[in-house]
Amino acid sequence: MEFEKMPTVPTADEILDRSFRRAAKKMKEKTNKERANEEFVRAVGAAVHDRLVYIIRGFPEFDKLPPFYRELADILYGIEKIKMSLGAVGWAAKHTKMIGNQLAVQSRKAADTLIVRKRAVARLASMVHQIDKDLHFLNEVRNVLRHLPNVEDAFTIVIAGYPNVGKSSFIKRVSSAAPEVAAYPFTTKGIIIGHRDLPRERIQFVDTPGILDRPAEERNQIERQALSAMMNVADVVLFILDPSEHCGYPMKVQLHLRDEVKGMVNVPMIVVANKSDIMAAEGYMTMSTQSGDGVEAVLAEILVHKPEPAERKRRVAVDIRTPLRLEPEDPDMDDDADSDEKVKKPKKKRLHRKPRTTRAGMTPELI
Ligand SMILES: Nc1nc2c(ncn2[C@@H]2O[C@H](COP(=O)(O)OP(=O)(O)OP(=O)(O)O)[C@@H](O)[C@H]2O)c(=O)[nH]1
Ligand SMILES: [Mg+2]
Repeated sequence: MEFEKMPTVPTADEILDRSFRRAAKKMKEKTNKERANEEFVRAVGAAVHDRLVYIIRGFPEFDKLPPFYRELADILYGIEKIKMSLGAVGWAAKHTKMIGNQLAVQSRKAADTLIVRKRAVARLASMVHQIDKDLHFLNEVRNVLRHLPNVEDAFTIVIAGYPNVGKSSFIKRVSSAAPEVAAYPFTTKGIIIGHRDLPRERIQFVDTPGILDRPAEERNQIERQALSAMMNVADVVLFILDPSEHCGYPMKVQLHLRDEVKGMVNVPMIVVANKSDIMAAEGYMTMSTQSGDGVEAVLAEILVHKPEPAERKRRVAVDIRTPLRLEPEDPDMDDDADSDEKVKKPKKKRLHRKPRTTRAGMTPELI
């Protein structure tokens, strides 16, 4: 999944530190001191700009994400909030480049170029520090997005039910997933994916956090992820009940939730009563994920709904490979280039571009 490649979002100080170093190197190339200061001012503005644009490019275009991932990002952080922070970074990118260019022109005419250089440093630092909170927030988002599970284009069973009923115990038995199993509710806090190899194909199981039977607006972030998985990626929903009520919730509310979920999804739903080693409920398919009794029968029931591999339509909606805008080009690539070879690389690129208006990592529409 491309999310994994999202680069770290640096802090304001890291951006400034690296940009100053890059500009100082450019400055050293000039023998004339006055021209060296001018070069520094221009280079530092461009370096900060490039880094900020690189951050924006590292994020997916949320409107083009498959619905499941878009919803998860929205549930976890709020897409509008993420977009606002990216907007703030874009705003800073635009202004840092302008500041660099304007002050470089001033420097050319100034009696004391060092004063202009110091002014440029102060203004750029202030501008980047203004978006420091946004940078921290975006890095937090990045750290979570890059660990989102990869939903493959395969027959998908989403396991749902109240907390503590044995959802993770089931997926642990039937697939490669190794989720935490514990005797308290909301052990599973996010979406976990496990696979199972059949003779001709691989199917996937999605373990979800428990959901409580309550109005949609009262559901927390953890429960909403489960609902999103059921609505967006399930080919079959396996709804697990715990008639022993050892989970801590009465059957009445569990059944109410089952009815609600049934009304929400438009894929087959299989209902199974777990913990048959403690209590077997009449009228339901039963299993014990502890002893393993009945688990194979549940699996067979699930597979009844699986089309033959050739009949499966490709699930374009969950193809996560399309959303990222561009392969980001790390402006740090030429950062600490001490060898001649490293220094030459960006020069080669510039042969294809207009000087000054386009530099490594910049997109004209973002400037
Ligand atoms: N006796 C018995 N206990 C079970 C069985 N299946 C699960 N448990 C126990 O029930 C508790 C909850 O199991 P989990 O698999 O973590 O349940 P879950 O539905 O994933 O829970 P959340 O992630 O919190 O929603 C654990 O203590 C399990 O050992 C079963 O078939 N029989
Ligand atoms: Mg669980």
